[in-house]
Amino acid sequence: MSVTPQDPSQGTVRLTVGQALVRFLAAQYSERDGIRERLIPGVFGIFGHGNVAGLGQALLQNAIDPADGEGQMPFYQARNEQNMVHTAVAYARTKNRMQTFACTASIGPGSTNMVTGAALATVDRIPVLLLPSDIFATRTVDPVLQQLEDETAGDVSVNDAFRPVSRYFDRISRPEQLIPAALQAMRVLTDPAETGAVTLSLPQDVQAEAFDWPREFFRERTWHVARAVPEPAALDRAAQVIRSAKKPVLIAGGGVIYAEASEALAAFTDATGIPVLDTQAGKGALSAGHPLCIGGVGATGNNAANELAAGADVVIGVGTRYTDFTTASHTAFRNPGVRFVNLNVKAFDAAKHSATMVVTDARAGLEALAAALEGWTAPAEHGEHAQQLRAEWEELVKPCFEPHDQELPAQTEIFGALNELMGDEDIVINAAGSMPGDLQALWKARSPIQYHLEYGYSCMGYELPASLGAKMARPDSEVVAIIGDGTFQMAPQEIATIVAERMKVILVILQNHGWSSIGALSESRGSQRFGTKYRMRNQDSGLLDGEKLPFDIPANIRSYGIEVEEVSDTAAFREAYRRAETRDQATAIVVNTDLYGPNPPGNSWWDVPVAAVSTLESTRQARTEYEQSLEPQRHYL
Ligand SMILES: Cc1ncc(C[n+]2csc(CCOP(=O)(O)OP(=O)(O)O)c2C)c(N)n1
Ligand SMILES: [Mg+2]
Repeated sequence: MSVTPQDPSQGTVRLTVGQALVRFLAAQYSERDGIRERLIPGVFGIFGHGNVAGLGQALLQNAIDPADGEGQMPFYQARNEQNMVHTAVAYARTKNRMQTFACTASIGPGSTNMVTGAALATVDRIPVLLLPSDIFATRTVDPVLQQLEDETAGDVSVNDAFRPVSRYFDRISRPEQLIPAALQAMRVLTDPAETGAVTLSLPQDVQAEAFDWPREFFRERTWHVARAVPEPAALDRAAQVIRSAKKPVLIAGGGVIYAEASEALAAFTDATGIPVLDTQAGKGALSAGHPLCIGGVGATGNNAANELAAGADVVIGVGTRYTDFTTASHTAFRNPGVRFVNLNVKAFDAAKHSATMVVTDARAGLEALAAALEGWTAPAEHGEHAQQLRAEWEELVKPCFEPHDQELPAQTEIFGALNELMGDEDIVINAAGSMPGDLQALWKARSPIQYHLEYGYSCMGYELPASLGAKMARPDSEVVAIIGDGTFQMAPQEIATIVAERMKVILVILQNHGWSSIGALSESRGSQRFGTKYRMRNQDSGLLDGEKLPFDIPANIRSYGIEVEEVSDTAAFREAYRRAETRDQATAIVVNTDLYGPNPPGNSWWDVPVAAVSTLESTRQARTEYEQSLEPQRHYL
């Protein structure tokens, strides 16, 4: 951190905690590679008791009567607190974690609505500043409306639920506590190894309380986002392992993208000939156009990447945390002697799979590793084999993009069209349903910005508010959210915010009257798609297997005041997309798709345990298959 020179006007200024926090946040900057930007360019919020007269009053004062030199802190009104955290996260991710929003919520449910968003941010390692409101610090009026009382501990409130899902948490029970807490909060937000949800819980009386703040608290501060360089000895150890490899692969995770290390990765690949596989967060780190970009690895990966993973003797994980989708639930790497070399800013991740650890920024690490490997390349036939496998996979998936003999298109046809229609710098967003798997297997990301898949928390409802955040971060990009009909029903509200903020996004809703994803999972695990379709309760069977619901998604979207088109084939989708591009307002395209896919072929596996005993034949059969599938599962030691 660096600060502007000492403010000549020493002394103190009397402000509420809310006013002080707004003034402080407006003076915080991030910097990396010489690029300096406001760390917190605005605040999302929904008011209620707790923040309406605290932070709310402070934001009003900032908007209409700011102090001399006070930075602007624009306010954005959301419709649902969980959504506003998603919006902030998508913004921060699109900005490669250099900027994010603050989110203020009222006490009780307004605040706990943010807990899911906090978990998502922390799982995905994306900075977001959460400002839930809390019960009275004085406790005079307890229990205040919406207070959960803990009869064994007077200092517990529902906001303690933020602790396990935040990278930093503090409750500001006295005004002066804000000073160290706010500084620590900024440190965590801008530390690539620590970042995630940062929560300052603000009791409603404290938000409105006045205090004489030292003026220095409000000086401009620049938080320098570190590019950790590898320790030379660790680098040597890594290079030694890699030099011994005959069939190495590199797995590119989200850390490569956040560190803006794509050029370094391409240079590393060119120099070493090591094929690159990608995770959901890392897709696009190496352009799909690169001959050694083999694509998605793991449970929803492609056969080429998975065959390479299975045979690899050395796996270089860069900026990845190896989720079970990446490792195919610990079945992806089958070479008995496989060894791992992990480059990560977080020692926790670098250490996974008994790896040779290199704690480093991805860009700095790849550059240093390329230098340490100078003169060495992977055997040429390994790279040729990788390219041949990729060519075979591309041949195999061609039918995914062509019409089938069924009435409605498979969603893969729509994805193929979108992949062609979207520009390299446009952004496709998705998080949950059957779509992430198909996209991971099929999408060709031509830039590090194009593919925005939230698959750490895979949270239904992320997509729509995320489109708002991504668009705010990159107004010149076309931003397309792909939203399942189940997901849409979970969180459609932020269309109102998209309209209010005049943000031109394109919402592609895939209507298949149910959960294609969980339906297929259920069937494959012997549970017969139970409870995974949207159907009326059947009065004869007593089950949810009656007729389709009358719920009209296009009409529902239209009621928000945006254009909606409904299509049922890929040609019509292409035309609708072209029209959407030319509009200057948000558009929704509702695509009727086939609930039963087909989905891309794939030879991988994901561990979802099946009932060990059952009266149902379907479950017993699935259990037998499950037990066989477990066989290759192993620890990497
Ligand atoms: C908030 C949340 N709740 C539940 C789930 C579990 N889940 C994953 S996908 C899915 C169904 C998604 O349905 P839809 O959006 O229609 O997509 P489809 O499966 O039809 O592609 C569910 C319930 C989740 N990922 N997130
Ligand atoms: Mg669906």
